[in-house]
Amino acid sequence: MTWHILGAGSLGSLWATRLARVGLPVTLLLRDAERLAAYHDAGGLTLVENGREQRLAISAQTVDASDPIRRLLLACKAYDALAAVDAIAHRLTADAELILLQNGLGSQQQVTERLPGARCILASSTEGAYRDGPFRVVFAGRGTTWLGDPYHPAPPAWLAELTQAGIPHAWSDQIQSRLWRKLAINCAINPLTVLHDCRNGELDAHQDEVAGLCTELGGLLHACGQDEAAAGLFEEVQRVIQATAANSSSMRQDVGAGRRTEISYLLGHACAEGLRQGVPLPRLTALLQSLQAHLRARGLPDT
Ligand code: NAD
Ligand code: KPL
Repeated sequence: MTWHILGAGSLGSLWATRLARVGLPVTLLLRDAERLAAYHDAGGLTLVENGREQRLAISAQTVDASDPIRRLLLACKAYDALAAVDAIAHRLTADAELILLQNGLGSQQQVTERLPGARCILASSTEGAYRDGPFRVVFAGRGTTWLGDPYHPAPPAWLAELTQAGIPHAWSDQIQSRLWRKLAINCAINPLTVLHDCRNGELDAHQDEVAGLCTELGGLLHACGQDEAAAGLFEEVQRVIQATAANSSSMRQDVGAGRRTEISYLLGHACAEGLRQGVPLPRLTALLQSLQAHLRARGLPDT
């Protein structure tokens, strides 16, 4: 069965090239005819791994092509997910399966509500990739992709294809908990690195702020029934800060490059959930407001 991959960006290309190079059928779904022409001009997708380059002439089409889609990897940013799914909804078969690679929370719910008949598998990835040119992806960080389906605990048979392609993965029966945990870690680290304009390790100088945020995030997680995701959160955040001390957080990289952030699906989602649950979150709310003002001042969207 063909892997349709929507979003030939960093993670989408990383998946597409690894699946295609072991001979599995892959089709890229590109936004429009102009991007499709640019892709053909590039001669395919190039994967840069351990300094070696491999170009793969993976088949591609525009999202509005007409052949049916039974398996879709949705590899766009969280803020693009709903519109992207809208663009291909008419092509999905009745038994279609989607893998949602988006970071944070909120976009998955938008997609599952838009496609009530489809199986939506949620993913949380610790792999790292970036683009160093059009239709080129650099494999920058080894990791794992956790996959799970909160409604149907049985793993899909195609996980074997991920193994065949060398894509590290694990099936999780607690995928919501993993997504919440990652969201909480991102909320405690990423906005502060933007506002203090610092690398992750420099947050050592702002331990009290980090601790205060973790206390509120822990309370929110408990209120959302995510006790496991709340356990030892501050210690885990400190561990991540040490382990990634030299790194710039993904949000700081986005702001530095003038790219839209996924704020609404990270800190924005946490604050919105606090309101829904009746949990006061004064520190997180103040942080969200400061971050939004910071983004506006740089001409970037604040959602
Ligand atoms: P990206 O911006 O590199 O790629 C997204 C691609 O989707 C872009 O090429 C964009 O043009 C395309 N796209 C958006 N809407 C589309 C549409 N309607 N039709 C066709 N194409 C469309 O993003 P990314 O870095 O690959 O991130 C994807 C998700 O994975 C994000 O939620 C991100 O937070 C998460 N993530 C990324 C990494 C990483 O290292 N890059 C790691 C972990 C998680
Ligand atoms: O996931 C991260 C990111 O940069 O998005 C880190 C910094 C590891 C934790 O927030």
